[in-house]
Amino acid sequence: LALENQLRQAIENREFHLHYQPQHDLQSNAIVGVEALIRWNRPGQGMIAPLKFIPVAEMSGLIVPIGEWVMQEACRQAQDWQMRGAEPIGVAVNVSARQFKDPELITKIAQCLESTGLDPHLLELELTESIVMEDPANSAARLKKIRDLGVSISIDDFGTGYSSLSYLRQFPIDILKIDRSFVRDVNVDAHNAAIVTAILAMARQLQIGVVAEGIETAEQQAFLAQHGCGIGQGFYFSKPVPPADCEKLFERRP
Ligand code: G
Ligand code: G
Ligand code: MN
Ligand code: NA
Repeated sequence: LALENQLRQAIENREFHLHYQPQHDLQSNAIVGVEALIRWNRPGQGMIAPLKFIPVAEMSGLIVPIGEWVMQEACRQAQDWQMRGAEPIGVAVNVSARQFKDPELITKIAQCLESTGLDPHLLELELTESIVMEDPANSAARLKKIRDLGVSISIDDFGTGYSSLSYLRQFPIDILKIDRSFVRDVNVDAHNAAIVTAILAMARQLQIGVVAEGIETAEQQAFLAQHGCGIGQGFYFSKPVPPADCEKLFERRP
């Protein structure tokens, strides 16, 4: 409860900010997008990890206003980068279970795009398999409305859920984000290599894009590029960084 009250204050006091982790085209190495990741710097206490406060925000429902702020700020930032001359950069935002169930979600996304002026095609919402599979009938309708706005949908931590793959046909999914547990040993573990190449082959057939998460080494990068993975993200390229540092990474683009 203490943390919950601190979270309420943090919203009012604007203690949250966003870091951005670049996503690279694995063929050209160009940055084509970023993932927005929330950070909470609590005065006097330093950084509090998302893994600690996101679950509390989720249980208390505070994730709804926090998530709204995240989406608004990420869209504002992406539009600002573009206005100041960067190549168009997509921005991916994590959406929690509670947010996805919010009946106002579609309206809020539309308002966010309207108020920031961001091209809807530059916004991507990351959902996990468990979130979309909780209520498949409602998810299908909701995802279609999001897609109708021009916004992309990605499946985060792909391959770690318990769901069947049939949802890939039922739902309008644009991107699978291969979980970093499969990427970690992709060069040394034949099983992980088989899983990753199978995901890539399936996605290609279904015409779904793929982002490999958690790339930490040149060997992983090379394996994924050779096997036709479109986009990669991970410490090998950059950890999540504040917006000013992210801009410097854009300038180094080829
Ligand atoms: O960088 P990292 O420690 O930030 O993130 C830890 C976890 O917190 C990840 O699972 C990530 O998806 C989650 N997370 C980070 N930012 C957000 C956010 O804005 N909203 C939600 N719902 N989850 C987030
Ligand atoms: O669950 P989600 O994929 O949204 O969470 C992103 C999380 O992964 C963040 O905590 C981010 O800091 C972390 N992350 C990003 N790149 C790497 C990486 O290369 N290795 C590891 N171990 N974690 C990473
Ligand atoms: Mn994510
Ligand atoms: Na993930």
